Amino acid sequence: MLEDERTPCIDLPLLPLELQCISQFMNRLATPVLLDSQIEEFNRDALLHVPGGFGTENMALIEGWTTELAELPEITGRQWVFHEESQTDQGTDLVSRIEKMSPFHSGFADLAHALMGPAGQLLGEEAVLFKEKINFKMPGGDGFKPHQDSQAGWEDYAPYFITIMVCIDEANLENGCLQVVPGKQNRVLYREWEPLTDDDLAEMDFQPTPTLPGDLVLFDSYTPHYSEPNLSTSIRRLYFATYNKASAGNYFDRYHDDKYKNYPPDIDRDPNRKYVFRV
Ligand SMILES: O=C(O)CCC(=O)C(=O)O
Ligand SMILES: [Fe+2]
Repeated sequence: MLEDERTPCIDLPLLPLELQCISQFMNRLATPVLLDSQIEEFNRDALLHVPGGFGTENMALIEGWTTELAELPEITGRQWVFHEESQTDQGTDLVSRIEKMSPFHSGFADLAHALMGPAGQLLGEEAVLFKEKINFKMPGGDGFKPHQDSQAGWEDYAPYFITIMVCIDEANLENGCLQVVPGKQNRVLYREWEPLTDDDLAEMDFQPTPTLPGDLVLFDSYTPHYSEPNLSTSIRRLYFATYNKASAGNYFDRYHDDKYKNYPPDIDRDPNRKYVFRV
């Protein structure tokens, strides 16, 4: 997202006008810069782990914004909140995911803006934000079946995307860290809207990618990945921002308008309709 396209965050109406202006254009986060060797590694593996990509001061801000975001009321037309039922405690409702937050929260607008830098380094030109989310995976939260992100219909918008994950809480095998297949051998898009099958998976070697707060994991829209449910007692919040080349167009609004029709946030759901998470 370009600086001048940012819209005020949800808390801005509470600030005096002059502070709103400062806050809207203040970058509170350092932009991570990738080394040439890291760009080469990504070009080889379609995967790059950057330990400590954000330092402790930046992570204190990001963690604070995440807590603040989860405490905001669920209101139609604001950030999108999705819930799930606990896998371990039947009937217990958990927040599973919050999406589309940068238009309503200046901290997340800063974060999406800061990560445009490394995304652009890997895309070879200016990056534009396609989508963003935090997967909360609370204790009892479900995992994600193996998939490529482009299987979720992303190629209706642009041909290629890079996602940058920011680790908010330590993620490990117990709480369901990301598991990823590095390498360029899977450069085809498998079937859209269907998870990968056992036959597809037979040729894939998933590697657990445990991360610490501040670590970044960069991968592309073909990189197969999955994660296990969180059967531990520790929360596992991971932030993901996805970018495409600016020359391919800005699809943030169109993507969300389209998704809203089939998979709106829980607060906007028709109780008589069944909504299925497909990939
Ligand atoms: O949070 C995770 O473990 C993976 C999530 C994921 O792959 C996705 O949301 O597309
Ligand atoms: Fe994914």
